[in-house]
Amino acid sequence: MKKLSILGMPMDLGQLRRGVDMGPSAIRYAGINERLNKLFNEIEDLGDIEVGRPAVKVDSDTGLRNLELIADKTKILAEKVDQVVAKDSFPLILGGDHSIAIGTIAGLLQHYQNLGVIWYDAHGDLNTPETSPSGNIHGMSLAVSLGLGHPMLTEVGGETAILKSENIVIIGARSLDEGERELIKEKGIKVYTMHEIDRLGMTTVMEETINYLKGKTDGVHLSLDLDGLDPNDAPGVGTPVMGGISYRESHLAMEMLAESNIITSAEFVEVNPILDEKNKTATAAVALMGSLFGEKLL
Ligand code: B3U
Ligand code: MN
Ligand code: MN
Repeated sequence: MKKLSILGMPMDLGQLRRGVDMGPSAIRYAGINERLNKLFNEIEDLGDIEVGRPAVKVDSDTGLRNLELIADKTKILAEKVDQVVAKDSFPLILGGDHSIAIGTIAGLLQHYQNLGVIWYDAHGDLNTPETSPSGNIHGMSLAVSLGLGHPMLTEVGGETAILKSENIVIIGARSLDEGERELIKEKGIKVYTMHEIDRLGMTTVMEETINYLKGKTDGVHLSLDLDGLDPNDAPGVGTPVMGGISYRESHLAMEMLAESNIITSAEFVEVNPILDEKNKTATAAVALMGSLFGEKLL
């Protein structure tokens, strides 16, 4: 297999709970290099993007928390991701809260005209400043990638960097706000809530997801929020929601993605070691990366 570029984005500005900025360290500590060593010809760790410790600022017009900072930092991430793809390496981004996806996806859209996105998450992250109950930008990142939301965020990748709603699949949703439900219906976004996962089983959900994205996309990004998993399996997240995807179902999902060969980039977000139990969530993230990149049990 080809080259892997690891990039840490220790940003916690998209939500209220401190600690998720330590996600990249926790994931590295859980043994990412050792785990992925055999699966790639070459691994480079590009280190972490400098986020610093800026003071929290709420935009007085919109109520958005840390708007300018997030716009600035995600722009830097977008440039780095762009560079990694340009040199034909696989970008693996370690979060950070889910607002980092604004930068990751903006960078990817510089290369892929028909980027597909699998959004593995308890939430839709489809709020806009008008619908957000919290003002937290991590609950808006998928909407931003669709070109909806504050212009400072939607312009991170330039005007043409817009994701197509028909190229998105959300998996694991179980906490959607009213405005997000309306947007999903309006745009016809494909969503497998926990209901469909229970009813169809993960095998069918993944078969359908892969078939849905395969023909029409020129690359597929996996944006995996650890809160998509059940809090028993991934307790170290800022907004846990009961009744999530199990650890085993998640491995199966990753293994099927590996077999399908459609994934061209990935990010693992919302790992918060302060809220975790013995680094269980980062350890789960690394194990899932193993399956995603083709590790075999036998
Ligand atoms: N939908 C809520 C809560 C939330 C979104 N993403 C996470 N939590 N992790 C919001 O604030 O937008
Ligand atoms: Mn999320
Ligand atoms: Mn979430």
